[in-house]
Amino acid sequence: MQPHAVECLERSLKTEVTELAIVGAEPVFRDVVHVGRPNIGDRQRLWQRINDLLDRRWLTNNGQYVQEFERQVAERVGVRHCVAVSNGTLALEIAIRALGLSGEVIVPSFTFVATVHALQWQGITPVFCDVNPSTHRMDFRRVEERITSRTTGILGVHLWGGACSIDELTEIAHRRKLTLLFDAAPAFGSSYKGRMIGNFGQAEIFSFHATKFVNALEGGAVVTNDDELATRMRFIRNLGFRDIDDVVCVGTNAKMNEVSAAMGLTGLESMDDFIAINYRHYQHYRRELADIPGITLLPFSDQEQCNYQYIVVEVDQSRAGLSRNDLVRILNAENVRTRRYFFPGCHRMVPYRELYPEAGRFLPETERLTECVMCLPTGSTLRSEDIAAICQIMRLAVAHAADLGAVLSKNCVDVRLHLMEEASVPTLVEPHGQNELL
Ligand code: T4K
Repeated sequence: MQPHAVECLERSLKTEVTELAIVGAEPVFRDVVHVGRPNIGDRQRLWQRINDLLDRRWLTNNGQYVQEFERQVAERVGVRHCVAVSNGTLALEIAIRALGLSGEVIVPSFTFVATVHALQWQGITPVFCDVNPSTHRMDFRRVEERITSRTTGILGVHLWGGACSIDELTEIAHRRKLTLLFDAAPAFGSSYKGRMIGNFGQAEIFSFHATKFVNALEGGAVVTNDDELATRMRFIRNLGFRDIDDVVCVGTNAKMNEVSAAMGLTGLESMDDFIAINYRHYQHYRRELADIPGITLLPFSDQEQCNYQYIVVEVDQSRAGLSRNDLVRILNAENVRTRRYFFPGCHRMVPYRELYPEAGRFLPETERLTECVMCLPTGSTLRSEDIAAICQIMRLAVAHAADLGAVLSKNCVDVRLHLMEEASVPTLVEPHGQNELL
């Protein structure tokens, strides 16, 4: 496994509120700790593959590593076809195009913006559907009220790597004669009712972006059990070429290159180790966060396989005494870069806000979640002592929320002074790592 990319300071567990970086103390991490730090796998195997493809001078256009990557992904998922492409967004676009979606498609707003862009990019109107507050995934009970005569499909998202309501969405799609596509970008390696995600709807897509637990630097794939659809997608991926000089449809260039496939194959070899690490981290966070009021870790089902690649936390300000944004700032000052996925919600992002200004009316749960959800670091570069240090910062911040909350909005030097008076600490230092964005 690769060396750790972050280093905790000696004095890793802070115990006093005056030790928090937000009030001017040294950050607990010397180096920045990121959400989405890439897993690398066996570097030697990667270099071997890269040298091999360089020696063979076959760099892209359905090379041998791409074909092997497709074979292995299809085998792991248990599907007939995997069409590897250059990223998850293009996987969505190609699937949407090949499935002939048009008009309106029902989609959650609480997702990475790529899901929605992929529809709009094809001239399709995304019709936003609210999410279930306990899973954060599309609320199937809200889907039918969003269907109109222009609706051609449903695009479900397996957010955080866990399945959305597949059975219910399948039933609705079947009854209303709609196409069902799943954005499984974060859900490679996860299952639903014992069957691997990738087997549902007309097709599903994965992302193998650098930040995904198995990555191809940039990469994506559409998986399906539909032979004709797979053939169509292969043409579209390669500019519509069926053969040399034979273009049979309008296409794009979405081919995965050989270095990406080499990286993807290397990641697949370590996939089980990555999941085991993620699972250990998830359990560690679960234990550490359990006693912090107002902080709730989103649980994953024990009954399913899961890649555990996101540590998702909800902050209940009324109990924690601090908002999600306060905690993001406090952790940021400690060099922990949490992420506010998926703030502010696609419907409030400029293009969609302008195109569909009324969308928020239907999305109360989405709007609530965008204000209280944050993702914490995990993955193979993180050590268990790092998790302990991160959680201790959160514990300390919540325990002293009254002090911090009252002064977070003020100048941080005032905060430090105020706290020092209380604790009789003699020095004054400038605050570290303020996040200007919040
Ligand atoms: N559908 C869904 C539901 C998705 O979640 C995604 C992607 C897609 C579709 C589209 O798939 P792709 O077209 O991306 O294959 C990141 C990822 O870029 C994106 O793949 C992912 N979802 C999304 C949830 O997260 P950003 O804008 O947050 O990325 P960025 O660059 O800010 O990186 C996140 C963190 O990772 C940073 O703190 C830095 C760290 N990082 C990042 C990279 C690239 C590293 O440490 N090393 C790196 O090489 O979107």
